[in-house]
Amino acid sequence: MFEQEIESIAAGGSNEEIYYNLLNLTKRAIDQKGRIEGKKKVYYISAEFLIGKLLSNNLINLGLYDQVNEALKKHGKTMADIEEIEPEPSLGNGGLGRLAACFLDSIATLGLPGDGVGLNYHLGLFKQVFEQNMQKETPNPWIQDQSWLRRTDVGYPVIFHNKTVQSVMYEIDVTGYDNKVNTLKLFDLDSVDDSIVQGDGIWFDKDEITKNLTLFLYPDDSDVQGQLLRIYQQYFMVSNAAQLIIDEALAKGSTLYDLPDYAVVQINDTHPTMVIPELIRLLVNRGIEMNDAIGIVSRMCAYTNHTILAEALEKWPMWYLEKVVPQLVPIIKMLDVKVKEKYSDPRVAIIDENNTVHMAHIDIHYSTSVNGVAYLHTEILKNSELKPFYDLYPQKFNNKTNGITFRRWLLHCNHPLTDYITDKIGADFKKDASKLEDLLKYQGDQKVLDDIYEIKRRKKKELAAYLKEKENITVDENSVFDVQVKRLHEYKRQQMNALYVIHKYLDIKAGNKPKTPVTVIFGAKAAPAYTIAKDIIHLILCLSELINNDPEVSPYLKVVMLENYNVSYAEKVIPAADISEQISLASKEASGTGNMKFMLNGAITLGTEDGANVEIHQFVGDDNIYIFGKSSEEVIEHYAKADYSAEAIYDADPEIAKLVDFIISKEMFAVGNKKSLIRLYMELLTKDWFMTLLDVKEYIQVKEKMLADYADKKAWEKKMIVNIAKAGFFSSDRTIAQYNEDIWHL
Ligand code: 8GP
Repeated sequence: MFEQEIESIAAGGSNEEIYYNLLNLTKRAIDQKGRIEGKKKVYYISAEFLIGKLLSNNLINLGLYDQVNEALKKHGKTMADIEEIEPEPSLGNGGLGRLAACFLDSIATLGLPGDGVGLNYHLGLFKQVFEQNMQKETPNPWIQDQSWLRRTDVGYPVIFHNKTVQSVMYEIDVTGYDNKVNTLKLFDLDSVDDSIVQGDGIWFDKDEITKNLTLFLYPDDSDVQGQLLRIYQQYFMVSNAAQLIIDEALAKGSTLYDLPDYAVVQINDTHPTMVIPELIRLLVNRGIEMNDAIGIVSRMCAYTNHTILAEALEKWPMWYLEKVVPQLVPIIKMLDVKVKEKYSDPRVAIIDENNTVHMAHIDIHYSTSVNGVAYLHTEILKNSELKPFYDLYPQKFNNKTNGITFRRWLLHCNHPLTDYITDKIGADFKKDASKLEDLLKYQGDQKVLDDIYEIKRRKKKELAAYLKEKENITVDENSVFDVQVKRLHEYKRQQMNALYVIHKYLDIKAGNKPKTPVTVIFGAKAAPAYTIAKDIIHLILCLSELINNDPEVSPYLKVVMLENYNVSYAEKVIPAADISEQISLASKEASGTGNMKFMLNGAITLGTEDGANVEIHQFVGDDNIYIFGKSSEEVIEHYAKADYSAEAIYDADPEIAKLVDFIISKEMFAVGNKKSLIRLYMELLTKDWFMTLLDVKEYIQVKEKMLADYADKKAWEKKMIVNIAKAGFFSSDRTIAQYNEDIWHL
């Protein structure tokens, strides 16, 4: 099918014309596939969907990729050139949003009826640019006349205190691998006006809701106006979702009393929590008695927790809700009264003594399922973070270890490895990831091991060329690529990796030339109002300038900070990585999903016993992972006793002190901003909330061991193949099958 058309598209025109012609052809191919149908459907509601570029991914899922690729090659083009034309939607921030995108892919691949529901942010998350070694935020427009986005006739009235707005629903098709199609529904308001954003930054007037509602994902919420805007966005998202769910169920014959037979709602973190009172409100408006409505809604909702950081468990002052969505307030109060009637423990109340509404508490009381996203995370929820709730509802708590779609994170981002694996063990692993284990039979086959190593080298070479072009940085493709790419957050401890860089720099300066040169690659965006996170970016950029321009050091050590790290960048950098940095403070990273992507592409993890690292460790065994750092139990105890002191460690250990002091050295002041560097220095010394200094020494030791081990090529190659072979468990197809089996029952 489409053969001739593909041939003629490839034969003529600019890359741009080819891209748009392929876009249109792909859309027609999608239409021919048809929709996944079924009585019951899952609605995955999420503030973020980090879907990435879609052309290649859709072509792979539709079985057209090879054909297109061959045709392009024949005419002297590459798929990579064509992909460059496609803008990347920036509808997400990090793991939570990328997980949602992987899940949609797997839901469709398993042939399950399930749609994503979110918002159509015009300017997405900000686009990061570096100026004077600092992060600057600029808008990231991605919507074009011709795109994957389809405007529909569907729209709903959404009521905010004194005004009602009329929404419009857009759709993006979600293709399953060798299967039919679901959709991602993104709601928007026609009156939103991109031109109110001032200058080249991301500043806009937060008061004009009808103009700013869907401009940005996570607009600055460091002031009350910004926080109110979050509530406007969240309510707009869930009111639309709720009306859509009811409409679709009615169309399929629901009486609404049987709504849970038609719809299950997965609440992705607390941003969509208001869907619970909103659904109740809508059912009551349609004549259903309040208690019945509460029962119906509770039976159809399920909640996923993605983090134990208190700052992310949203709580809103009641007056915010009274101001934005007064119609929900009596319902939330009633839900709270019912809880208080049953349970006297103030820790499980929805509304606390300060009249603050705890969103997660609504989710836990009024849903069927509460899940964490990795074994350790779920245990921490049950035994400490959400213990009072676990005591009440042990049957609701369950674990669903995260996963990633292998279509994007292997088939699409690493064609040579995919082809090679297919050649060795057949193509079954593409639909059944557990089949990757068959690779283990080649553990002793030197030729296969060398071939896989060679594919890694090829990917490193490609990345090096790209970095030269994009960042104008020359990196040695024969160096070890040591990569930490993820959101910038103190708990993820990019600052600890930066201290390693300082250690290495000083060591080389002292005359210790390493055998294997190393390239330390970072990629991360910091939330615009998160000062320390931006200081850490500044530190890394300053180190990069200092080191890369030092002829004595740069042959052995390079530091690269990727600008505007996003899904497309991840697709280039992950296949090229040797070392996967997963160094969060134990107990803080709920799961991590980058760790899985690196493993699948043959990088070796350097990590703490945190999140899904624990499970990776179990799968690959001690010989194929590098673990360091204090355990989650020890860390939790430090917090409980409040006995951690960075300053004491600093005072006791001159080697550590030397690294920290370097942040405010004259070398650093020569390239950096004094105020920012001093602030970060003081933070590390006097607060260090995520215990960098606790683990930094062991981290440096283990990393040095790892770099030394890299020189033993044969041993390293073995680690690579074991990691790839054992990655099967981390397919999101497995995760989604479990959600369906235990929670959704589609
Ligand atoms: C992330 C967790 O940090 C990560 O460990 C996990 O793998 C991922 O969710 C998917 O479950 N959480 C977030 O991205 C997150 O909490 N984002 C908040 C800004 C909304």
